[in-house]
Amino acid sequence: MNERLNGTTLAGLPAGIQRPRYDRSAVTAGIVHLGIGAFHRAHQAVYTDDILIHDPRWGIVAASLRSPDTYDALDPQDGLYTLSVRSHEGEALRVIGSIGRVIVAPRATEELLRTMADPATRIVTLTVTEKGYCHDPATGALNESHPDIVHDLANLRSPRTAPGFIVEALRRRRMAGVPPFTVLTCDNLPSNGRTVKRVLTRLAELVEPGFGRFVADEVSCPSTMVDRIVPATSNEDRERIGRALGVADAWPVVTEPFTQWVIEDRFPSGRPAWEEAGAEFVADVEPYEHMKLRLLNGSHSTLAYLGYLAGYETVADTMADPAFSRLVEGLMDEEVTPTLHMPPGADLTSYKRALIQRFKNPALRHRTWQIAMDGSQKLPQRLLGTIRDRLRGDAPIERLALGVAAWMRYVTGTDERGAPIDVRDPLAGQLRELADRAGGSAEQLSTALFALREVFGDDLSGNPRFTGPVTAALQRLYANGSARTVAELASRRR
Ligand code: CS2
Repeated sequence: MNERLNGTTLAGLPAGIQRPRYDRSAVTAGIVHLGIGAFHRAHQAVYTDDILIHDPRWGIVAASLRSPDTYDALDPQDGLYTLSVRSHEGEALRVIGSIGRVIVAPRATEELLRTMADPATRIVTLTVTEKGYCHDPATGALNESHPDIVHDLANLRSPRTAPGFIVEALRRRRMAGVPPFTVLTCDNLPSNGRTVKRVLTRLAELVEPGFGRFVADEVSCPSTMVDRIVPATSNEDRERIGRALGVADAWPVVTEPFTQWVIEDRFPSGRPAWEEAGAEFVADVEPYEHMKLRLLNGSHSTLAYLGYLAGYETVADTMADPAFSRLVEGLMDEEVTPTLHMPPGADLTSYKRALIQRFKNPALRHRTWQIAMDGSQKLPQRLLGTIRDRLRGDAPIERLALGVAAWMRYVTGTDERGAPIDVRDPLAGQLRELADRAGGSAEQLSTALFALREVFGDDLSGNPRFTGPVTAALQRLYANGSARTVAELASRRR
């Protein structure tokens, strides 16, 4: 199969495959997206695809800040790609057309900055993962000694980081008298709008104090809660989808039926009517965000570390083990739920029931290894915030502590059978060194890791009500392995 999916072959796709119902040539760019990964293409780009039929001003120019891979796949396809929605009911295919142009930032820096500074660009969305904000995960403040931030401050006209690109584009707009765009972060950070605003303001202030005040006063950064499970695309996905299309798609994305997007409605420069595509606009995202980060992502990370250690390749495989699914139910019901202030009208019981089913979706091969990545950046908002709330209320944290301990065991870089683990984390080198020095002692390892204040903050490491249960859980993981530790905890009466 040599022919590719593109603007020409689109018309000949088999019936039953949805395709853009609007004239792509009439679409103009209104959004610049930074971080064109699978998640963006299965989430925001789909909501936008839905509304372009009514309002063609919101086409997306999407940039990758590092690798040219997505550009290489999508540029020959005129930005088109297939969205595959999979569940036990089968697979539905739809071609998405909302991304009009892809830019590889390192080799087209000026083109990206010019597009961001263009008055037609009214929103800059981001999915750059937790580490892309170059912040300190424990405090949310800009990490001013981050090498890429140091680089960007010295070379603001050719930045490397997402905050650097945004600040330089805002500077150019300000110079030209063009109002700022709205910055819409779609990453799983706590109070993500406030976090990105803090980072941008500080960076701008380091450029020039008056500019910092301008960013603080004039740039709107609504918080969002984003949710859709989007595993990395496999070659098997590519082949299956290519067969169904009758033409090759170099980079389709595969996801689940569920999708949710809750957004604070603060867009002084205008916005698409994403609510027509199912997004919810609210005044305050925080209750939704806590519900999602703590229940979904907290469980995900716990399952990823424990499941990987137990030898399970995917979340669905892990959940098929009854002890692991009982552990996650216990974690959600007993330890997370009491910390939540529910969004108005939310039905927590059915939300949690649906989560369990989503985790069990056998059609998604979501690797535990993928979710295990970047734990040092994820733990604070996924598990540690919940733990802080529990400790304040003097409540037990057994399952949460096991999740943290499983991360510690995982980052040693050696699995339970002695095989190496490919640990991906901005702190990987440091974590490995600390683990090597601890030499297999749970107590030494946990003590060394608790000292990472960018993860645990100043409060948790010195609190025996936190360090005690985590160290005890780590001891059990070393002594009995993950599967037995989980089975023992799960069999206890709730
Ligand atoms: C996952 C998330 O990779 C991970 O860390 O927990 O990407 C998760 O699938 C999404 O947040 C679901 O909305």
